[in-house]
Amino acid sequence: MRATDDPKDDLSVKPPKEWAAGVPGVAHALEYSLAQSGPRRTALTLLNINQVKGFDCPGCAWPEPGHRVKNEYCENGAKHISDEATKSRITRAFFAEHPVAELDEKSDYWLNQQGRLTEPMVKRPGATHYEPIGWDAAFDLIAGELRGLGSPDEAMFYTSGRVSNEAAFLLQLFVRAYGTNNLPDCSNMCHESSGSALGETLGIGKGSVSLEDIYEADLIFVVGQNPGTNHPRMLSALEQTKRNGGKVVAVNPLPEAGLKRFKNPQKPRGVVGRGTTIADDFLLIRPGGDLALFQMLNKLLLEAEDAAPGTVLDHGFIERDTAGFDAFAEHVRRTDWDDVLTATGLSREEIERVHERVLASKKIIVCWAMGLTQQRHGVPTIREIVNFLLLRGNLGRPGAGVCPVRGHSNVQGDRTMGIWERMPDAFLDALGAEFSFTPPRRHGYDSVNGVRAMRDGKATVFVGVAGNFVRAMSDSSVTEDALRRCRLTVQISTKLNRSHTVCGETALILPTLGRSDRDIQESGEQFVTVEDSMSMVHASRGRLEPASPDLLSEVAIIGRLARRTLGEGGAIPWEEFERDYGLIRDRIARVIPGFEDFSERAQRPGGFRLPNPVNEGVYRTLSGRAEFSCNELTMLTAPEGYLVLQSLRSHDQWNTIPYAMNDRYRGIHDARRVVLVNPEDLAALGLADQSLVDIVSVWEDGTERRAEGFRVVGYPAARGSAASYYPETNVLVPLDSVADISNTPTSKGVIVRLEPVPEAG
Ligand SMILES: Nc1nc2c(c(=O)[nH]1)N[C@H]1C(S)=C(S)[C@@H](COP(=O)(O)OP(=O)(O)OC[C@H]3O[C@@H](n4cnc5c(=O)[nH]c(N)nc54)[C@H](O)[C@@H]3O)O[C@H]1N2
Ligand SMILES: Nc1nc2c(c(=O)[nH]1)N[C@H]1C(S)=C(S)[C@@H](COP(=O)(O)OP(=O)(O)OC[C@H]3O[C@@H](n4cnc5c(=O)[nH]c(N)nc54)[C@H](O)[C@@H]3O)O[C@H]1N2
Ligand SMILES: [Mo]
Repeated sequence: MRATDDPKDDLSVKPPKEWAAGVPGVAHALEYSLAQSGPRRTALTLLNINQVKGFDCPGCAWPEPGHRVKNEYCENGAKHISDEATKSRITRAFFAEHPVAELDEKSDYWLNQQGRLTEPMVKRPGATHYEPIGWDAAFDLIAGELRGLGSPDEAMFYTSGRVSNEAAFLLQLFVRAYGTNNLPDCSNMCHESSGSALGETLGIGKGSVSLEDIYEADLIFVVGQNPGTNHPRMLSALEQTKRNGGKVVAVNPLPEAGLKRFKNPQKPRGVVGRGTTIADDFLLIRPGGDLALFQMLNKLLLEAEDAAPGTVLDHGFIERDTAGFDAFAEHVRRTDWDDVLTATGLSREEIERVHERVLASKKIIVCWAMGLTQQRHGVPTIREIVNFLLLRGNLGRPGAGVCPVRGHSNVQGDRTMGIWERMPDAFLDALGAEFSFTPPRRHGYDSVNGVRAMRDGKATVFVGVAGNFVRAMSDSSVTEDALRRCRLTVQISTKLNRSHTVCGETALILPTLGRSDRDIQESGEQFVTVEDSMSMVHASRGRLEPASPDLLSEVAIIGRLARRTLGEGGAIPWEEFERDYGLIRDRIARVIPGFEDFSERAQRPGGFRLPNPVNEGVYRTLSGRAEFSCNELTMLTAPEGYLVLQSLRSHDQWNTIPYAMNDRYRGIHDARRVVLVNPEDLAALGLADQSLVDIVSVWEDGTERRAEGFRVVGYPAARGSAASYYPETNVLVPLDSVADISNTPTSKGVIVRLEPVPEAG
């Protein structure tokens, strides 16, 4: 199937669903798979996802259980893999037919539907079209540009979290040997706030829990996360928690279907029954109210301890493992009910009921995702969650801990491999010693600073390894202009996207193997490895015939580019690495702690778990202990007539790529330019349901940004909030609107007004 036109935009609205997954989920997945890849490839791909000898699902980073069922994937995982396994191909004839300017007019959906990229292409300065280029010529071109820069810091190398550990390790090695730390990644826009907050308070920016802990917990908070769409297999785990007697509290400004009830498609009871109720309490919180909520829960714990000394707090843990308790306690006791009720929009009874659940629970886990990290005060909010867990010693023991739920399947692994503009000295020392060079120490650009640098002409070469930077970043028009100013943009990609049509003076598309493609090198068939959200590292082996004989693997592309740029004969054996990925893993094991016998252990069923020092009572913080913190109560307030807009994912998209125009659980069909608003807010704003509006954001400097032509949809969202899809609304988020400390764009907290637009005709 190849779409020849943009998809129709013809909104129909049904009531939001009360439950997620189940049979319709599987049926929708098969429909997409069969349309994209046909029956044979559908069978091959779906049977191999997340199997011990198969490939890792390129969907989310939720871990696979130890005992796998035959269909250990979800509706959306199946859609992602089918999207990659599509039978459609983009050839040189396609690029000859469509000038870049015409492609730039097409929708994100249309670009993706054209199929897999098949050979390297170049757009030369002043040219209107991409034309074919050989691999060697492409590497020579890039190496020439890189060597000609005044300083290595004028180039930047973006990574998206689909990249394997092996490719990520080689990329950062190449970039540092070349001489810069300019390694922005999708994490900068994603869980960076989690990394900042956890690194500071616990000494490691990763989650501490395992899947077994999830099953064992008495109480799990799911905050700012929509697992029904974005981590569907998490619902099977939460179902297990519930069957073991655990409780779940959901905190979200939208009543998300998956958090309410779940019908497990892999169990007969899921197919026929009413399903499992997931959230015992659903707190329909105002956007950005989470910091206030957790501060009040913390204050209530201190007061409960006052009332019954020695029964509420874990004094042994606090004394042995933590620092800063007294200052924190003094600070949090000042939290005021009126402020909290205003910030959260919740009632006192709702918060007190959750407090009672907390008191009744010995083992608590807090899970969170983008609803917290993409807020201006995301870092203090997550620190306050750490305070909450420390108070009762909910760390480093079974059934308890922190659980930032990662997005991309290997985003956590890429960080472990050194994809970060600010890797600590210990890593850089080990890397330099292993490969006999001196890695640069100066911190590089993250995603926001990278756009600033390109905008200001300080960076002129952009290399993207996977992903779709131009659509993922905030302030679309500023980001687009920044990339267009570059001398050279290079995208290593599987499929066509906006980052190929918004490009520099010279632009290259380097097509590569995907997760599901077989990877054969001189030493034989290769596998790669990934690390999931719970630090499990395991092998992934592609099974399908590659989309084209002219594709190179990411490892090969990075290695060859490194050889051309750095010259032959250095201390880094790039050719050997390409021949046998096991040799890369041997080096990883020598540079990064926890990877002993890497190749062997990665191939065991389930792989192996990287140690998290927090679980051994070791905290690599300044004080050597887990740090309590004092966080200023801040809240998002919109002036009269304004709303707080969040940009989020529909059920039918993978990040910047829409797969279809529906958002089934929320009842939205055949349209993406919609904005969900509480009916009472609509009435107060004088807007009729389904009327047409422009969404206008106003930044501190008085400048306005506009996203045109959205339909308002009355929706049971928290008062004062609005929700619309990303990437269409990225244009509204100013480049300078970032989370404090983590520098993450505030994709979830944009102050907007809705301007009615007269209907045509
Ligand atoms: N099918 C599918 N799966 C995916 C992805 C995809 O695009 N499609 N993307 C992957 C990636 S990279 C990531 S990072 C994850 C993202 O996973 P999520 O974080 O679940 O993704 P979002 O759609 O951004 O949803 C954010 C949730 O936070 C809520 N929220 C917004 N503001 C607030 C707030 O102020 N407080 C609270 N408590 N909640 C708030 C929203 O209502 C929404 O439910 O998913 C991964 N999995
Ligand atoms: N407004 C707003 N903006 C956001 C967010 C939001 O919630 N709201 N979320 C942010 C988040 S959490 C994230 S993670 C980013 C996502 O940002 P990215 O990770 O940059 O974006 P994706 O859409 O996942 O990238 C899709 C492209 O990756 C390429 N690709 C897919 N698989 C492979 C592969 O195996 N190898 C290679 N080389 N290429 C491959 C394909 O060409 C495809 O077109 O967006 C961020 N931006
Ligand atoms: Mo993400």
